[in-house]
Amino acid sequence: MNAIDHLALTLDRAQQDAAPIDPPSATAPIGIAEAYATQHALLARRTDRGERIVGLKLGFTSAAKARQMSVADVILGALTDGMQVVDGGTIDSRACIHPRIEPEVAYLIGEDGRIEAAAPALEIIDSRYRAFRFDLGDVVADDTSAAAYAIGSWMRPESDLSNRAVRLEIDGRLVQTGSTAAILGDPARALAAASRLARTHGFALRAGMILLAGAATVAVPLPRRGVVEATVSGLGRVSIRTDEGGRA
Ligand code: OOG
Ligand code: MG
Repeated sequence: MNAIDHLALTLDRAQQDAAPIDPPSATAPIGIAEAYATQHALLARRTDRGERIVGLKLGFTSAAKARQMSVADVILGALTDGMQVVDGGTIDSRACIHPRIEPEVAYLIGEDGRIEAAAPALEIIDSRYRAFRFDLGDVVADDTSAAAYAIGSWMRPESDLSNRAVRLEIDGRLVQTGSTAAILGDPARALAAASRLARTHGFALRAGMILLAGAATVAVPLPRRGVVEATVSGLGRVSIRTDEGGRA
């Protein structure tokens, strides 16, 4: 087995066993091309098990997130149907290593390749690397820490979403506030950024796919049990419940 397939296998097992691993950067850092090749190999393992790629996600589109994780470049990951949690649904926190949650804006890609609808979203990230520490190559290989996500109700944005208030609440307590302006200055820029990265790194962004534009605030630890809600002014709200039992 070559080094790329071996890392993909190790990351896949780390996710399935909810057991963290050391990042490649600890011993032999990988370049960006190798990192995306690993991510594709990792995704192939998931699709071989019957999962479908239903969307793409951007990472580090906000300066606050990039600072939080000490990285500079915007990165692309993939979302599968297996990662989707319905709005208001429950996720089993025991299936995660050290999950964090962040409020996002989601877009639905239309037949013409343009944005058809927007929705508030929550993303759960769960780095497969020990202590949530990684460099850019590590995190790209690890499907940009993607673990789960929930999307609120889609709506056709009537006006631009460039400066909408974003709130993140845990059990009714406000834990983060921000603005959609934190996402590339305007989350609508996410489509062009994702298209560019998709072309460069071998992803397809097709009609009907979801695009997560990136977090509007830093990520916060996901409570093992509780309710997390994100609100984006003008788009509405979306929530996830966590429990130490099964998904519902
Ligand atoms: C990588 C994923 C970043 C975002 O929205 O910026 C991301 C990570 O922070 O572990 O999803
Ligand atoms: Mg994110």
